[in-house]
Amino acid sequence: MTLPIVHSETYQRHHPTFEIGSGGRIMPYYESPQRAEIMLEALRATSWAKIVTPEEGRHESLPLLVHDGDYVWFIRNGFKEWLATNPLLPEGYPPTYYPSCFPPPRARRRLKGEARLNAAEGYGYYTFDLTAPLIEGTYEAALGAATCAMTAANLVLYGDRSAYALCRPPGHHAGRDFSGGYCYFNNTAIAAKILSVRGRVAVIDIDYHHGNGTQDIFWEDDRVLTISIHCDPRMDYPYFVGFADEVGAGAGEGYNLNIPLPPGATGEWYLKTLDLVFDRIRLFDPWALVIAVGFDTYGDDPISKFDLITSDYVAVAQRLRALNLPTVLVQEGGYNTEVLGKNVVAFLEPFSS
Ligand code: Q9C
Ligand code: ZN
Repeated sequence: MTLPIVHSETYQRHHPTFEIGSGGRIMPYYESPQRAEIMLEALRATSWAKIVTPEEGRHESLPLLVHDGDYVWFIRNGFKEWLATNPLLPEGYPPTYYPSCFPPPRARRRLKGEARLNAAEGYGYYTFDLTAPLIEGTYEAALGAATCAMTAANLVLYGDRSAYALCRPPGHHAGRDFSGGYCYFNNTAIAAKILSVRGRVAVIDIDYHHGNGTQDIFWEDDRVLTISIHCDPRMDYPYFVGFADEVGAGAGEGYNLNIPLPPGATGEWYLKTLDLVFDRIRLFDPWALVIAVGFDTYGDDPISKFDLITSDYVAVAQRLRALNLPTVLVQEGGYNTEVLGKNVVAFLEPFSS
């Protein structure tokens, strides 16, 4: 009865001070280092969690498995270059690179690879909202999270039944060449890509928000099936993507499945929805499964509107476990720090046997 929990302390280097919330309100940054600390603490207290350090070395080419080179370059160097332009820094918090201008619709095809030349504003090209600012330690932390995902994927490739990557910052909103929604490198996609060396892989995203980055990365891919269950984008973030008619393109047509649920969805709804999804997964017949895990579906999450309770996570996990596939679990969202500990333990326990 054990489950490898891959965890790296480098997440602590990413700690933006504030976020610009709905209505332009300045609020504390919800995706905080505390989240990972709390989950790790709770897991340590179980008998089955086996805390594993990520594979050694700086795996700087890892993000290139799923992201464009110019994008990775910007996440790696953008902050330093921006700071060297001597931007006007507001007092009272560490230097934080928020762009102030974004490409208008249809303008983005220009400047691919050249956006980096404007160190003061180039980041506007690469990020689609204001929740993924660059600070000094962002790259190190994001690379650390990607390394955790890689390590978990390698454990499963080499014979572990399941492995969990306690990733922070999260990744499922980060696409081939964009960040957003607290995400920089797509840890879930990196795990899926690594596992796909052996055959078809299914990704199921159970975070409250649509996994738009993962969808983007595997949009034309028929080797990785991407499925996301999330709040209807008409009602919540990411607002403009995540609809049911987004099914993939080219060879990937039919290999992306979006299931939007209305605000207020309960565990009962959720489990019914999962049953539908299982038919699609069985038909696809993958050798492995990646689960993008979010606890922001919890009833009392501060930024979300679903109504799951802790025992629902046990039921969801049991069903996913019953698929009987080698499984990599990758941490995404979940912002109620009072309950993150008990929820992560409830969800992971079924995977420990
Ligand atoms: N008023 C993940 O769960 N918008 N990202 C927050 C708060 C951004 C969520 C608005 C939500 C991003 C990984
Ligand atoms: Zn989320």
